[in-house]
Amino acid sequence: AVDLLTQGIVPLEMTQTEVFQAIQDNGLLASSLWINIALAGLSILLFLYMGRNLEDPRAQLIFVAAMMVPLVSISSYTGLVSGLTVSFLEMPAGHALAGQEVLTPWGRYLTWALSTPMILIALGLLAGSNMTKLFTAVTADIGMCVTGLAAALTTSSYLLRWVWYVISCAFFVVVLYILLAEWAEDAEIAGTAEIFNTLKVLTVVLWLGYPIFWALGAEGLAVLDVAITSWAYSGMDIIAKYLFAFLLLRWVADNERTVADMASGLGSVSRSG
Ligand code: RET
Repeated sequence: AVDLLTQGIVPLEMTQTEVFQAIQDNGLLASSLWINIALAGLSILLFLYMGRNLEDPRAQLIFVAAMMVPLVSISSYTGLVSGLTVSFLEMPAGHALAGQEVLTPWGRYLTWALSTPMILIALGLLAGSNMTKLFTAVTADIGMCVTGLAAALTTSSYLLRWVWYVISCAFFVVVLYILLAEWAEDAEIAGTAEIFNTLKVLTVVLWLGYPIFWALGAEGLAVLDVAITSWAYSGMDIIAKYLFAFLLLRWVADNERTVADMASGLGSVSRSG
C-alpha cells in the first residue's frame, strides 16, 4: 500500500465508472439530475427564441446573463450525472454518518460559483445598481459558494465543516443585504421596482432554502438522505433558475424601452462604446 501511495495510487478510491453506476442505481437520485439536464436544454432553446429581437445593449446584457444560467446548469448537471464531479467522502468523527462514505455532489457547489453571479448580475442591471454594489454582491456570492464547497469537502474535522458553513452564511448575509436594501431602493429610482420586487422575493425565499437543505442533508446533520436532498436542490434550481430567467426575459422583451431609458448607477451601456 505504501508503494502504491508513493506512485500516487490510492487503492480504495472508487473509479468514476463505479461512481457513475452508484448514481444510476439510485433511481431517485439519477432522476433529480436528468430532469434538470432536460429542463436546462429546453430553457436554452426557449430563451434564445425570446431574446431574438432585443436591440438595446442593456437589454442584451441582461439577456446574456440570464442565458448563462441554463448554460452553466446543463454543464453542472452533466458533470454530476457522469460521476465526474461526485465523490464518496468519509465523514469525520462527530458526524451522524462518521466513518461512512457519503456521496458528495461537490460539483453543485462549484458551479453555483458560476451560475449565481449571473443571476445577481441580471438582477443588479435590472435594479440600476452602481458598480460598487454589483461588485460587492458578486464577490460575496462567489465567496459564499466557494466556502460552501469547502464545507462539503472538509473531511478532517466535523467542527471545521460547520465553521466553513458559518463563513459561507456570512457572505450570504452580504448578498441578502444588497438585494433587500440597496437594490430594492435603486429599482424604485430606475422605475423597475415592480418586476424587481417579484424577482427579489422569488430569489430571497428560494436561496434561503439552500443552506437549510445543506444543514439537513447528508453533508450536514444527515436528517435527509442523499437522493431527497438532491431532489430538494433540483426543485429549487428549477424555480430559482429557469422560472426566474423566464420571468426576467419575458419582462425585458416586453419592456425594452424602459430598460433602454432607465436610470442606472452603471451609466449608459452605449451602442457605440
Ligand atoms: C450553502 C452552504 C453553506 C451556507 C450557505 C449556502 C448557500 C447556498 C446558496 C445557493 C444558491 C444556489 C442557487 C443555484 C442556482 O444555480 C453553500 C448551501 C449560505 C444560497 C440559486
